[in-house]
Amino acid sequence: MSSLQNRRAIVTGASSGIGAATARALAARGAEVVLVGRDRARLAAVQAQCPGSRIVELDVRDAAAVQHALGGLGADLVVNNAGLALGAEKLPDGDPSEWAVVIDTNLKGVLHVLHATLPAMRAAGRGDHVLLGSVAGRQVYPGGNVYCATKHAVRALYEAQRLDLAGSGVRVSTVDPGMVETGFSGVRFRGDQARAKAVYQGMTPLAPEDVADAIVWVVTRPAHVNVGEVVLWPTDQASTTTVQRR
Ligand code: NDP
Ligand code: 8X3
Repeated sequence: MSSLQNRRAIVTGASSGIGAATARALAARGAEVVLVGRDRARLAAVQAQCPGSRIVELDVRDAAAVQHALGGLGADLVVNNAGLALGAEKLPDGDPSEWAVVIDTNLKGVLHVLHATLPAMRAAGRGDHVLLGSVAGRQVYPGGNVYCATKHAVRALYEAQRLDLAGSGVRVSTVDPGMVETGFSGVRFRGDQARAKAVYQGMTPLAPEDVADAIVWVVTRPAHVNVGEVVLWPTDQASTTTVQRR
C-alpha cells in the first residue's frame, strides 16, 4: 500500500459519498486528513473512521470562511469535492434559486477552495489539487443543464490551473466519474429516495470507494508525473444517456 505519511490533506464534502470514501482511503495510508463539510454530526461519523483526522465545519460558498479556516493549514493535498445537483427539470421549468445554490457550490465554492489552498502549495513548490469533475463536464444530457454547465466550468478551471501553475511543481488533476451511488441522487431529487434509488435500478454503478481508489492512485505517482484527467465509467454506462439495465 502506498504511503501518504507526512501529507496533510483537505477533503471538502467529506461527510458523505466520494468525499467520505476518499478521506478514509487517505487516512488509511497515513495522511492527516481535514474533513470539511456543513454538518458536524455527519463529519464526526466519518472522523471516527479516519485516524488522526480533524473536522472543519463550513460552507464552501462562504469565501471568507473558506479562506479563514483553510488558508493557513499548509495542506499539500486537496480534494476539492463538495458539490451537488438540484433537480433534473428542463431549463424553462427550473428554479433560479436552486441554480444559484448549484452554481455557488460547484463553481464558486471550488474557486474559493482553490484560492485559499494553492498559495501554500505554490510557495512549497509541491502539492496535489484534485478536482471532482464529472462525465457531466464532458457530455450534457436532458435536464442536466445547470449542473452540466458547472461541471464544464470545473473542467475549464482544471485546464486553467494547469497553465497558471506551470513550473510551480504543483500538480492539478480532474477525476471525472460517471454514475456513483452516493447521497447525490437523493439530494438531486430533494429527498425522494425512491426516485434516487431508481437511478441505479438494474445496473451496477460505481461505488464511492472506486473513485477514492483513483484519487489515491493519482496522488501517489512519482513527483514528475501529473495524472491530468481520469474518467471513470461504470461498465454498464457508455455515455451520460446510454445505460445498460437488466
Ligand atoms: P454526496 O451528496 O454523497 O456528497 C456531497 C458532499 O458535498 C457532502 O459531504 C456534502 O456535505 C458536501 N457539500 C454540499 N454542499 C456543500 C457546501 N455548500 N459546503 C460544504 N460541503 C458541501 O455526493 P457525492 O459524493 O456523489 O458528490 C461528491 C462530488 O462528486 C460532487 O462534486 C459531485 O458533483 C461529484 N460527482 C458525483 C457523481 C455521482 O454520480 N454521485 C458523479 C460525478 C461527480 P454536507 O451536505 O453535509 O455539507
Ligand atoms: C453526476 C453524474 O451523470 O448524474 O455527476 O451527471 S450524472
